[in-house]
Amino acid sequence: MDVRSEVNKHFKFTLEHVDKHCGARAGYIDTPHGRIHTPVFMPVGTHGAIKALQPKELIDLSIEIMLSNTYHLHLTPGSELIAKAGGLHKFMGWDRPILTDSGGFQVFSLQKNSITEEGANFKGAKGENVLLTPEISILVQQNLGSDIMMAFDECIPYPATEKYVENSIARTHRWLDRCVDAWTNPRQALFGIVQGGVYDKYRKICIEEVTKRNLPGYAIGGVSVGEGPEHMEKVVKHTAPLMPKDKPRYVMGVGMPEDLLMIWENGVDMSDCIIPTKFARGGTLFTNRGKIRIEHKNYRRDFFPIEPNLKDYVNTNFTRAYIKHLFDSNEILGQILATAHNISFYKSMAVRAREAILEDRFLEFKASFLDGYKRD
Ligand code: PRF
Repeated sequence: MDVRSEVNKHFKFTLEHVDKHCGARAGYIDTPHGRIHTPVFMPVGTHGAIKALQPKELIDLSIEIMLSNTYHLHLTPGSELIAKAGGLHKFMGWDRPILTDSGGFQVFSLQKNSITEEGANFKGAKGENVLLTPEISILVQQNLGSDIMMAFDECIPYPATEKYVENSIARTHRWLDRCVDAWTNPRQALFGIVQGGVYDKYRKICIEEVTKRNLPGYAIGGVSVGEGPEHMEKVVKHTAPLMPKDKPRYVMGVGMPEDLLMIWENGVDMSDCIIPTKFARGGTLFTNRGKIRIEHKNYRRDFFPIEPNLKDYVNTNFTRAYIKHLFDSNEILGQILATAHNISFYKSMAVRAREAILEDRFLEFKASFLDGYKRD
């Protein structure tokens, strides 16, 4: 039985509504570990943990899916050990959906000459040689048992010449066929990744090639790699509407609140980024008025919540003054509360966007959000 026809029994995207005034979409994805409402922002748990938060806290925040990383879990503790433990969901005590990235993004940060037709050679943390190929990436992701696996790709750096892009995408498409051949578990959906750099022509070729493989979902990779917000918007505006309407569309590794609004407006359903969690641990917190640096002296006697309009645990129970004090005193609770807040803020953005899309007022929502939100 072809895994591509079987997967539809376990994985289904339902498009509920497209906003009448832009491309923004509301829908849901059913997976073996439950339903994901879209648009969705996925927090990143690289090593099988969202730094500073317990799974039960993510559930309290109504987080429906998290992301984890093939490359890191392959190195430590190894995917065979995780398979022995019963898979990543059991291992980490999280029974909601998990998406695993393929390791393709790690290829991006490598020396070009360590990428070959076979795959990519890495140096592990202890200097050991690590080989990642399309087959190994899928094998590892199947050992992990994620609900959504990503194809092994090369995330093209910026800037890149047309020639480089042409060669790179051809190889990414050969790698995609090897991923599809290695994929055996229909309870795990494989998503293809559209690369192509900043060139409309190559993005279009990639869409044609990747969608030919008839996969359960498709991603836009190779954005937010230093090309700047104008190029990123141009690529997403051009690429997303050309992707199949009946499959989830995922932009990898984006971003700031203003970027989420831009990708949602253009019909993207899913995204992930380390920003909310990483910024939280460094004391940068998101509010409806913009980011604040909680360690700033202004907050010493500020007895208001971080974001008074957010009625969650952190904002009901703690003040800016207290959280600043925790950061100043190096208390681990500071990072915990800050992370819970930022994840809650991103979740609330997605919830508000979804409600707005269902009522055909996404553009008003976006304008009123940006009106109050100070960017830097
Ligand atoms: N490919 C993969 N993972 C990614 C990216 C990509 O292009 C990006 C680019 N923003 C983030 N994560 N496999």
